[in-house]
Amino acid sequence: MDSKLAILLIVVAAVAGYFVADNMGDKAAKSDKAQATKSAAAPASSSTLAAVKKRGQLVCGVSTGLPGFSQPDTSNKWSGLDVDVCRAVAAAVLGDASKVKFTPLTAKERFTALQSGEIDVLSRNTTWTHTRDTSLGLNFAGVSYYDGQGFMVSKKLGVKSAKELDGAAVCLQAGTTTELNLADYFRFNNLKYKSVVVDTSDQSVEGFKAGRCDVLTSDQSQLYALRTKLQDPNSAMVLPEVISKEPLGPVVRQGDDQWFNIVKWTLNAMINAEELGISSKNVEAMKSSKNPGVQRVMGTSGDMGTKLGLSNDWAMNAIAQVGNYAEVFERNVGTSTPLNISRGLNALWNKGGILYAPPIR
Ligand SMILES: N[C@@H](CCC(=O)N[C@@H](CS)C(=O)NCC(=O)O)C(=O)O
Repeated sequence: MDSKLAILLIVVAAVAGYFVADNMGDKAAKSDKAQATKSAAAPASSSTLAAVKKRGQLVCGVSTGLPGFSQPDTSNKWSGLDVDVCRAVAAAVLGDASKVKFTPLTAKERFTALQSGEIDVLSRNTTWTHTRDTSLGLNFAGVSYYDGQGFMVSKKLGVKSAKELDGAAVCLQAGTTTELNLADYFRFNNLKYKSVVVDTSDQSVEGFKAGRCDVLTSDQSQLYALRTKLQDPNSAMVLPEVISKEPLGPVVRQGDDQWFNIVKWTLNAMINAEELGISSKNVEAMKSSKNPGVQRVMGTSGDMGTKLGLSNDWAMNAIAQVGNYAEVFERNVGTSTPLNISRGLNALWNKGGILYAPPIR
């Protein structure tokens, strides 16, 4: 190669290298900027655990009022299965189940409240679906109640099956899977309907009571809850059809895996506690259990809590202060409550249901 050509090649390579490097630097800078903007705007990338600890309180998004799931009493004390999931998280994280602020949210408001960082966890009879899990920047931490959509009618209507509902006026809530399933079901079965869309469950019940709709549709558990709000709950019946799968569970923001793990494993601990026979009633005695599985949940051996960024008595605190899954279910929605729901699908996997929590080990 002659020396002039060699010099030319070196110059060309250097100039090209400069541009490539500059371009890369530019890209990196841009992506840093994007990251910085993202972290400033999205609370998801900051530590929810640190924020909750600093605040000394968990902020939990719940419904506006649904007996058995999340309902305030006259002194604004909240109770219900969804409420207890949040209390258990507060006990696991802060050692105190009472350190929760409940934020009532309609179905339409709930995801924005979580995305914006207004709440730390959403525990509001929310169905885990593909679209919600993949396109809202949120993560479902498990299933706290296996549900399915049903229909409630006044007995006076004389209808025994959903297939007889052609032309009915149907009360339902905006921003729910209920709305979507109803459209699918009626279209698929060649039935017509008129939807009466409202924002809260109280408005649904009012619409049903006033005869603005012939049918009220929602997750079956909620029908049992809303039926208790009728003057004569026996005047209404739930039809046999269950038209969808509604796995309900707590939701967190994407981008904070530690917090995701904390909520996921607190729920798993409650379910495992039932399976292992640990309850709020026997937690003291269980501290000296020789069963290795019990010891790991109780924190008397192993370091399961530390792995979550918590103390090793995290699960024990949740169980002692709130209870295992069975206690929470029975207290809020079970057969001794006005909702009178039997365990069904929500029984443990080894007791005829599908409740199956991954092991704590
Ligand atoms: N599980 C369904 C339905 C959830 C839902 O919002 N159901 C109504 C029907 S009763 C409800 O709970 N309302 C409570 C409220 O108005 O705050 C979903 O996630 O979309």
